Amino acid sequence: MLIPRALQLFKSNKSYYFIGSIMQYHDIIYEKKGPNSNIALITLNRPKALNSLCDSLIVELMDACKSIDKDPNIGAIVLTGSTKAFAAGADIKEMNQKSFTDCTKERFIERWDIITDIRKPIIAAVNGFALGGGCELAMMCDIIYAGENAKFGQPEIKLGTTPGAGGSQRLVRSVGKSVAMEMVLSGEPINAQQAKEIGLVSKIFPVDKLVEETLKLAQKIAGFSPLIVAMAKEAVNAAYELSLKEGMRFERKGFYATFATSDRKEGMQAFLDKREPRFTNS
Ligand code: DAK
Repeated sequence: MLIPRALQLFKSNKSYYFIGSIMQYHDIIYEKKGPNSNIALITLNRPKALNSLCDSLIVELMDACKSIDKDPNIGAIVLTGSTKAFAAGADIKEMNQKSFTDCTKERFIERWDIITDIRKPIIAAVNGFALGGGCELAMMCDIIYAGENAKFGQPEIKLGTTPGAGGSQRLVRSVGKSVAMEMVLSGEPINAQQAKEIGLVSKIFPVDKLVEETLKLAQKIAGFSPLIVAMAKEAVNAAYELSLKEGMRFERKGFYATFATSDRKEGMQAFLDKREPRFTNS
């Protein structure tokens, strides 16, 4: 079922294989986790390059995300890296070769945004460096959990460039102008504790417990109605795009719409019957 486009792209010089429920791409690992195999765990897998985000990794990541979004059995996604690096940014060796014309013609790494179209909840588990595109990738996720050693930063200024995938936009909306501006103009990273204080991450865990704790959250979310979870995610994300008045209208219409679902009836009836709900995604 999971036949990645990257498999076709890189078939000639790279190998891919399934082991049980693990789909081995080349630059990422995609595993199904949880008692019902209903959690997708994606691990960025270029540890020697600190998971820097080369084009082939992004192709594989987007391919995995798109197939997971279509998989009715998956209720939530966890995206992580190694204990040293979530991702140290876009691959500088790859970028260094490019001209303005190349970037424009190839629409360089534009496909990153696919991750923001995924309807299932996606949680970043960030240990170590989340720099440049790595910080931006984490911010494209719905929730960020961090390990105690996490470092978030937008160091592009040190390379003579600017953020290109949300570091000047999502970061401002997430943490406000002053902190975002300081991070973008100084290029200096913040640590996990600072990231928590400013609301960039919601929880911090010991490095070796981070993925386990993030999977627990994913499992909890996956236990609710996928239909309603997707509607709730859409409503929260609408706050980024709409005025308060439009957003309130959007939220209210979504709330009314839940009354057209079986899962809303089941959820409320189960509460009144003092039993666990049995959601049917309908
Ligand atoms: N790219 C390529 N290789 C990288 C890398 C990166 N971003 N970061 C680290 N590496 C490689 C190093 O070159 C080294 O490789 P070897 O020399 O061993 O072959 C290996 O990873 C280990 O790195 P270090 O030896 O440097 O390890 P340290 O522990 O000493 O330092 C560090 C860790 C994270 C502080 C350091 O590696 C570092 O400063 N890395 C660069 C971080 C950075 O500047 N990141 C921002 C890149 S710019 C866009 C989307 C996204 C973007 C732009 C546009 N569009 C959608 C349009 C994103 C841009 C960026 O992210």
